[in-house]
Amino acid sequence: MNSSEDPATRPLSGKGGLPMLEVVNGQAKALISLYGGQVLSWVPRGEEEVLFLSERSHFTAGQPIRGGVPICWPWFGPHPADPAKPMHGFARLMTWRLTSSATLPSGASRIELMLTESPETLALWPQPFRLLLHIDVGSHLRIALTMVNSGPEPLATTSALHSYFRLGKAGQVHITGLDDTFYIDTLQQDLYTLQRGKLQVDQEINRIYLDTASLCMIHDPLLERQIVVKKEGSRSTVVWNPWSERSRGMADLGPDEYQYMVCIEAGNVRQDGRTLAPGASHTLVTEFAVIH
Ligand code: TA6
Repeated sequence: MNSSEDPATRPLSGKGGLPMLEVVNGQAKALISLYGGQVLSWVPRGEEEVLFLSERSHFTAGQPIRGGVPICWPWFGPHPADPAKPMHGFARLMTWRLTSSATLPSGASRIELMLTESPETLALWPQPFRLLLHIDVGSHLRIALTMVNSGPEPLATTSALHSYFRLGKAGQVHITGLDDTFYIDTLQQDLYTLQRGKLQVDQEINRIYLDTASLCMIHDPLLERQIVVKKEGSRSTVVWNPWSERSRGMADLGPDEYQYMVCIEAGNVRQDGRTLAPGASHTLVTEFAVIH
């Protein structure tokens, strides 16, 4: 079933004139930008907005959208050899194609988007590929990114689903699920450190937790909710909050907005990166639910 037949999904011209999809069903509503293949909003029925989207975000081709769930692919962070290439790869800077949308037996809506190589991507990354994104909008939000190596050479990737979550107030929030896990602290010259207990969101954080498949939970007493963040096909979890000083240098984040966001990212980065043989594929999944 395509979008015009699926009553839950409506195409619209979003901010900056970017093509977007509004999804409304009995379980939730969501906003998805075809630019970046990026979920920008998810509101399960009876709940408040779960995702953070910056009030100062760019909505301009060539610039990433600050918030929701950006897709970092085929490299996470700076390009491994050429820092002039876009940070976090190009998937979040391309317009994806809507290939189908349908109502699942559960009542959730499934949107399928696709991105394949183009002259633009080949200028940045010389390899052919196919990315398929399944976004299930329901009482859970599930985002599954399947990467296929459609070329004749091995395809080395690092990647993340760079989810931004909306918080009541950062200083009062903590994250569980990372206890006893080693992380690279990028704020301490990549110092290898062991997480002990919960992670308080009360300062700048930029950590790559390695070799972990655990689910995380955001405990938010002000919004009186917990957000459960599950993942599949992922060995790294990245946690990020730029805090006050660093956000001052960011044109697309308001001076106080760091207090209302945290990123928990399902990925395969640094030594957890994946190399796909010709014809091989890998699926990276993140899934959210709100509990009380
Ligand atoms: O995931 C954390 C991180 O890699 C940080 O280092 C920080 O720069 C962030 O992503 C945002 O990157 P962006 O390119 O979206 O400004």
